[in-house]
Amino acid sequence: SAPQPPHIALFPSAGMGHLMPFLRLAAMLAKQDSIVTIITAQPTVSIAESDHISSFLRLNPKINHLELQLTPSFQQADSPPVDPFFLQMHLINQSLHLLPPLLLSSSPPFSAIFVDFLLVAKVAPIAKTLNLPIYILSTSSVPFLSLMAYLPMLALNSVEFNKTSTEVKIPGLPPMAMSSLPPVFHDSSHLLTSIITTNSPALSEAKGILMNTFEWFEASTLAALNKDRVIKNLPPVLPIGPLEPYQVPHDDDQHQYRSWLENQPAESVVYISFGSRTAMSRDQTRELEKGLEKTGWRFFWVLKTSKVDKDDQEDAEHFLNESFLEKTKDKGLVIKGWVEQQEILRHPAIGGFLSHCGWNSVMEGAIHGVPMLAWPQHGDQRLNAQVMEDAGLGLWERNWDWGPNSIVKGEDIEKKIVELMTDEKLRGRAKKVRDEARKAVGRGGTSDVVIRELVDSLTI
Ligand code: BUP
Repeated sequence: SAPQPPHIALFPSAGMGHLMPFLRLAAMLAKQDSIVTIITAQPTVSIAESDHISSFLRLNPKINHLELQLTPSFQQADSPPVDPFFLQMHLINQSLHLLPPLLLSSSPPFSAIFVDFLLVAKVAPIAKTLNLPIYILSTSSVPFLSLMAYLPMLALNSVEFNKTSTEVKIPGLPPMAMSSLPPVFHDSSHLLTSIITTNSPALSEAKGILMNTFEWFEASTLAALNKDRVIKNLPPVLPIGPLEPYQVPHDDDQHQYRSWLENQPAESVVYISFGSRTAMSRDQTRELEKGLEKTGWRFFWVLKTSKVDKDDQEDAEHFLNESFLEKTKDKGLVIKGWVEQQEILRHPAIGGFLSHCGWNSVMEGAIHGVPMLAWPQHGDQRLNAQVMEDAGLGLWERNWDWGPNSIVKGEDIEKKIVELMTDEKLRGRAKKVRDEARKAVGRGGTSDVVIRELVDSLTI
């Protein structure tokens, strides 16, 4: 009989940085005629997540949706308070006994399940019982994936080790500066650290690890993992990115920034965003204002004043300095709330991207060839910044930190922005990155071939 398209379940963990690549991959697989079901945990932490899930389903009516209802079991009375996104990652894992009935209820039956790294330990045995191949979709860079995979083997909580070492060595990979590791990795009882170390040993249960990256961008580390097999039992690491954005609804009322962008000269605007989960302190914000005021370059600044968007009540006019807003009103735009970042980065007016280096942002900078200035904050961002810099896509000032005790001065920000916007060699290198990224996802490109072969292998 004629081959049947595979039915693939996709299951992300918490936060936009995790949801986005899953939705993108879902849309891509559906376009290639796979049957796709997206599984999401309810309720979500942020409004951005619930909004994106519903608009995505509206725009992709062929994609199915299953909801995993979370059973709240964790008391938020803890001190210190737990990061709501880490808590959600934990809660999803606590609720996975609800997954088998969900998977079994679906028709036609599933052919495979693609899950977040942070879910693999508990989903792998379920998938095994149901005879479903399991794949991981990694939402980060190759070095960070390697670090997570190797974390249980590193004695990061040993006082001795920390006293004597400034680097971490994972066999076959370039050494990682200790300062680039998330500080919480030194605390094995930290919620995020324990979620990761619980999941690392289960990586070997997966048939493959899909990465939102492309061969050219991370060639040497991909080769180290795949050819030299430096981390034992790691399944094939498969670059399939940069994952393309899915079509988004155009609601012109909400996006008044479009007409602003239209009126800016080519490559004259610095786009500034620190991702969906990071709010900058007031003191640091003042310095950024000073820097922007001085540079003379135009800017588009996405401002966040709290970690979860539901709490983000304060408007820009209140948070920012009145005189800053007055002096920059003809050359700058400050937006509070969600913007379509992909669409902005694609716009010819954008000439640079000051970014926290969340991995999705790095891939978006790459596919649009926008030179980046890295200002990483936490999590995987310092390791991502290194990859970004090594690939020639941008600049990274390593001593820029955001700790409560360290503030980057306005004049330093000004200098770096000028460098970002005027370095013609960098602009040329960023275009080269863009060309390579497009080649990878274009027909017959490295990422395109990997994804097609994967779908073929799952076709019944
Ligand atoms: Br904020 C924001 N619009 O206003 P990252 C983000 N995004 O489209 P993060 C918007 O969300 P983690 C906005 O393009 C990217 O695809 C952005 O993911 C999009 O960083 C995604 O860049 C954000 O990986 O997540 O959100 O800090 O911490 O998990 O990396």
